[in-house]
Amino acid sequence: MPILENNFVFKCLYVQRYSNLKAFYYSDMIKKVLVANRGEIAVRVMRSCREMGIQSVAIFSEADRKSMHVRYANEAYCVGPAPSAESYLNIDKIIEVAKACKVDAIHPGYGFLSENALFAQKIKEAGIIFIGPSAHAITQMGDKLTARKLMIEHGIPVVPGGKDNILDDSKLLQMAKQIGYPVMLKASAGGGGKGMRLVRAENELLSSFNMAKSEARSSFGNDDVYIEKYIESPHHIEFQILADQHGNYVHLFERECSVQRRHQKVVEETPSPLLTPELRQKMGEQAIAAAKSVDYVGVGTIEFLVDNDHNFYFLEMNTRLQVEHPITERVTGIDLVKAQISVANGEPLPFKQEDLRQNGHAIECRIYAEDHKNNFMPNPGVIRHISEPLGLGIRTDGYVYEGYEIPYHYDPLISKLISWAPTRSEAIDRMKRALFEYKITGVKTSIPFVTKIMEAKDFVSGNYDTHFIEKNMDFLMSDDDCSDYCEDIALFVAYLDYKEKLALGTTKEAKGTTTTSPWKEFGRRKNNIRL
Ligand code: MV4
Repeated sequence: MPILENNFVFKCLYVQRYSNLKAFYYSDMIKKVLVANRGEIAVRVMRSCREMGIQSVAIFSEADRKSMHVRYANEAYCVGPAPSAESYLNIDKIIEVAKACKVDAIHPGYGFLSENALFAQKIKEAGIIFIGPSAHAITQMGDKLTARKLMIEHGIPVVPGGKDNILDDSKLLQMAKQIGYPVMLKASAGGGGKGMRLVRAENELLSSFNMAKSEARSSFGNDDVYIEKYIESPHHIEFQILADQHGNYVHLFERECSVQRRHQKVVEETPSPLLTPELRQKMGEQAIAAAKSVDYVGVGTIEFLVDNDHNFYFLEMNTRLQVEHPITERVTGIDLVKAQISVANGEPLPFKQEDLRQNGHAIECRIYAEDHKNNFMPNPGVIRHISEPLGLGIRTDGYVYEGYEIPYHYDPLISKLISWAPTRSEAIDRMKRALFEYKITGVKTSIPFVTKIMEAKDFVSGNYDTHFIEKNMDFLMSDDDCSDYCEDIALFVAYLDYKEKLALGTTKEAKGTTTTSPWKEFGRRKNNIRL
């Protein structure tokens, strides 16, 4: 028997004994995939392609010639200048490249064109597989009022409120009175926190409505606005959905995403400390029903608001792979990118709902190049030194390397740090350990900020909601110098390593940067140890 087959049999046995899951079928139609994205997610997608024996094609902008996804791919093509609108959002150019290098499929990652129905449609018309849902599902879920109506029709709980675009002031006043203040006005074309307005009392209602409408018109070219009851201190809990082309649906449980700042997620965890097994089952069933209502295929996410009385309401559906997908992968054991490719290839899901379990606890911290002491301003620049955490229960999904310059044109996400442990408290301890090991010089990062989150009383107790960051801002911004001693040793070792690499010529001194060298930074610390 060939060694490869032997290996495959062994892998299947191992996986089955470990978690009762069967392997995904390996794709036969999809042999080459173009990844229409950049940064950590492009690398993440290509990693699964490599494991599946699929060739990957990178596209890149002029600012990304030296980016990791370009180095990782089997082939790479420049699609335009640095601004996204001229490169990563250039639908026709991307499809032209895809045709020219004869890919079988296109993976959009997240952001950029991942929820663009026209992109999905044009890819299909070009005879290429779009690794994602149908253009129809994207369109339906992209319009928040359409999605809301669909949920109401299918008996899925939504936040109390209207189901149509508000046409006149008297109707608005009457609805708000009936719902009860406070209320929220939301743009149908908005989502993810864009185009929302909180109205606390009747005297603010009409002016807020007019502002919401004109904002929606100028931002989205669509001024449809609807009304909802305002939920005071909700949790943001989302369910991961996976569906194949044969009508099989499963959910991969929830992610607690209440640690957010200005609608930007900072920390995510699974399982949610708030959910009971009963509530989890009910929400999972409703999430599957939501996905079925648009004949959804692939991976998707149903966002819910959950109040402290355990009432839950559908908010919106994200029709893409999400940034925080690794925590779901870690507790379920399922590679969501492999799943996407397998499903796009027409394969049936190799498991059923009852085969799935949440194994232990996973937490993700997003590591951004940003300066939290300067209003969380992005802080792009050259990475002088980086040493990433390793060891039991740690995963990092990143893309930067020493000497790499993070471009200012795109999202400043450097990496995602994921910890796993059998219990929540051990997962927090492990995350703190990994954050301690994580050393990046050259740019300011959110490592100190997320470290404070791991130490915050309300986070540690698991008793937090979407107001966590604003409520704990003073604590999260405060300095903490008790760990200087170890930090200095780590920095010094990192510095020696850096100097050695310079001497060997395997790395270059970063040019064109005004940041302090690790050596000088070491010298300036307070409690330095002499070595
Ligand atoms: C709400 C809400 C309270 N009541 N809708 C923010 C993102 C967008 N998807 C919907 N959002 C909210 N909608 C009603 N009727 C509170 C929020 C909200 C929020 C939601 C999830 C995570 C963080 C948030 C922070 C502020 C407000």
